[in-house]
Amino acid sequence: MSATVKGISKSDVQYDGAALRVAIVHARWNKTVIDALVAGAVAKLKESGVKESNIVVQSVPGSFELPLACSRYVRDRAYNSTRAHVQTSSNVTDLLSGLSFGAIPNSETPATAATVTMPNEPFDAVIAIGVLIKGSTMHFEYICDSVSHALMKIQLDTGVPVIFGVLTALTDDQALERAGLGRGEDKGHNHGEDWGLAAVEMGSHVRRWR
Ligand code: DLZ
Repeated sequence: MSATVKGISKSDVQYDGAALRVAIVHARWNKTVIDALVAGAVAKLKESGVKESNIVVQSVPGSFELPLACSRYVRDRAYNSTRAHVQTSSNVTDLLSGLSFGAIPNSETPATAATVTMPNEPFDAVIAIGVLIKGSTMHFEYICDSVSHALMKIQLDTGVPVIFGVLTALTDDQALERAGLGRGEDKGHNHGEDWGLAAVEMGSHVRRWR
């Protein structure tokens, strides 16, 4: 079997997230995959030293709503939001059971967390998480295109890193495998973990560049 050449390599630098504040904005479409990705991102944020109280998780209906919500997080520092309650276990299921999924109540994800007013401090990075799975119409193409461009624009306009955590999958299996939930023997890799690490790395760079 040949060695794989794809994927991110480990950074030579160990970034310390202790001083960073990170928002995760996620869509609720394709929730099984979303939950695993959010849990993967949170696990790596915590492993990198980001304090639980400095991680905010906000849900929006679908991926199309991600750019507007992300732009609020990077532009309006006093935006009211919901704080994540994150457990210390690295087990994905445990992590999910401890998380709150935003201030918008919905039938799938009960709003268990209290809504709190965030301190008037900026976020060092925002992770936008969505799962788009191609259907039989052009919906997929339009949303993928507009969301990716809008998220890039937000980070370039504001200077706040917006981590692109949007899976654009052609099949259910592709999405599951990229969340570590593959149905075959190989479960795949949870890309949410990479996004957590990317947020800490880019948040640290931007602090240094100021
Ligand atoms: C409408 C729609 C469709 C068909 N598919 C997805 C999807 O695979 N992933 C996703 O995150 N959202 C999807 N949406 C919802 C749109 O993103 C958006 O929420 C609605 O069009 C309302 O603006």
